[in-house]
Amino acid sequence: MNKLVFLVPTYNESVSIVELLEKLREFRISADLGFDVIVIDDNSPDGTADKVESLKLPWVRVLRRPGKAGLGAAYRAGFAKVLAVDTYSHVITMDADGSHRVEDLPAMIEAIKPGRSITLGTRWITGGSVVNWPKSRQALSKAGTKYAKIALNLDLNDLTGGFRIYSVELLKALNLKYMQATGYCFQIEMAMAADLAGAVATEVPITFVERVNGVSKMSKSIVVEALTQTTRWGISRRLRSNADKLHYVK
Ligand SMILES: Nc1nc2c(ncn2[C@@H]2O[C@H](COP(=O)(O)OP(=O)(O)OP(=O)(O)O)[C@@H](O)[C@H]2O)c(=O)[nH]1
Ligand SMILES: [Mg+2]
Repeated sequence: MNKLVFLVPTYNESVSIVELLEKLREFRISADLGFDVIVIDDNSPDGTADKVESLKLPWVRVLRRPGKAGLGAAYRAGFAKVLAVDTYSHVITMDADGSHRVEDLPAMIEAIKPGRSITLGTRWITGGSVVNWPKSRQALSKAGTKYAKIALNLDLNDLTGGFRIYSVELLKALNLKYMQATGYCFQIEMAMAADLAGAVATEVPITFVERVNGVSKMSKSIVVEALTQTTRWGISRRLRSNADKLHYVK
């Protein structure tokens, strides 16, 4: 296994990110993994970026962006940073808010497959679960995945979650600059692009824990974007499947 890098997008996560980095520090030692972390911060008014830098962890960097531009844009900027160097073999994406548990990382890392691969932390399979998440959010997440699964013909069970591992080989094969999603449907778009690139997808059950600190950035416009985009992608996948592949895969 070569070197891993974590991408953690943040917007006003000054409390949660410190807790996450502390857990990652312990994991880094116990698992003896010399990974790096890039926190992608959109100029959070609560000073998240300064807070992270004040910890002075040599394996953690902050990618400072000028303002809130959505999860998709943050990840794209993070991927570009990773691909600009020849250091890493895999990228782990993780929310900063404590919803994605460091405890689930060993199984996720263990499950990585060679070549073009995507490993998906999955709530909605046997062994997966959610803790303290309102029923309404659970229903939205399940319905979102179900819709995307049918619309895009993807045999995966958690298409909106952000706890994933991408091989750099896969990322290099994708036209990341052509990705369209701003909000959380970026996760759906990436799963679809990985499929078009012929990546091996592995689902690993995870426990998703509702955040304790900070506030959710989920909004109605994010849901509307996901619904609209998924419908568009579904239609174009059926009508112009080859053009779609040429769009997403180099
Ligand atoms: N850089 C950046 N990070 C973001 C943006 N929107 C959300 N994030 C981060 O992305 C991660 C997921 O966002 P959350 O607000 O927790 O959303 P969620 O986990 O889908 O939904 P909840 O269950 O409501 O928390 C968190 O680490 C956020 O801080 C953004 O516009 N820019
Ligand atoms: Mg969250």
